[in-house]
Amino acid sequence: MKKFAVLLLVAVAMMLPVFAGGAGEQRVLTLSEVHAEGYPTTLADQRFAELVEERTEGRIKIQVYSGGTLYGEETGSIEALQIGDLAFARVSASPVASYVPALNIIQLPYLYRDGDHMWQVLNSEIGQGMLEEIQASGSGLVGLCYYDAGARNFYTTKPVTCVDDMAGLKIRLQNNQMMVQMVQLLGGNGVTGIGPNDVYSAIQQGTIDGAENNWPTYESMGDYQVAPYFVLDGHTRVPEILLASEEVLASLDPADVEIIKECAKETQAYEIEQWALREASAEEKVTSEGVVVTELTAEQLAEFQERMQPIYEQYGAGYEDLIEQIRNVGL
Ligand code: BDP
Repeated sequence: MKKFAVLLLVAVAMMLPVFAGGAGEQRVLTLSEVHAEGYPTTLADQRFAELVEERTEGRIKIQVYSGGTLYGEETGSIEALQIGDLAFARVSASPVASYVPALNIIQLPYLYRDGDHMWQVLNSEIGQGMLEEIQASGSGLVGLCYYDAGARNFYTTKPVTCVDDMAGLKIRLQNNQMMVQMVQLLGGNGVTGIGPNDVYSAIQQGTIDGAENNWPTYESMGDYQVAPYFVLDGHTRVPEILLASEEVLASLDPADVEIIKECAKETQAYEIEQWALREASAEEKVTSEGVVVTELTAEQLAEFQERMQPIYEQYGAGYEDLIEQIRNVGL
């Protein structure tokens, strides 16, 4: 009887590591995303999660919270990453620049000729250097990769057909002071602090006269139903960034951190592919539902661009050579 009890104890002890996790222990990490299911960035986040789980053989599981259910405002998710309360967030580079000012350089108004130009820059040493700068700056954030977000344009409740029509308009912006100045220079008033999922109701309630974004967000958030005038000024191309918390990464096995970095990079091409599809379908959908699209003449567009000179002087100070280099990429 005694012998049996000892054997039983040994058997239970051997099984303990299995119950307690032991060698098969899994870390569950969270990723915050403001976009809905099916949006290109959400699809890329999910692909990232799948790859990481597969390649770490289940040691790391990433749960994607879409639709802004965790943090409706990206600044909230960025700050949570900094203190290690959140592991990952897919955000726009725009609010990140409040913590890593150099990032403003790759999103200066009217910087790129087109999307190809932007991608050549982001995939070059310039873009990769900026991604590294996120961590090197001591922000507590780690930049994993860029995603596409096309070009941003203004959309309003009243038509904007030339720069003078921007006068006095209250335009919702991401949390970025450079963008606030951009709208001021165009004669409008920039409003920050409204999450992308709340723009629709802010327009509906008259708190703002419009906002600015790309086709997919304009369509996906339903903003086109309340602000049906879309002017193709393409003022910025702001890439998306998949961010990690430096503190959370430091708590993982370094080999797993390498896997995470490699998986993130691999999802970039997939997101760009999904982006192109969604950009085309979103434009088609909103225009078929009555959105009035204004195309500017070259002269009218030049007026928008010329107003940006003070931004280049203020935010570009000390980066003149880099800006010149960016402009020359692909020429
Ligand atoms: C969208 C970005 C999203 C931003 C949003 C915004 O994909 O990350 O939160 O713009 O304007 O284009 O806040």
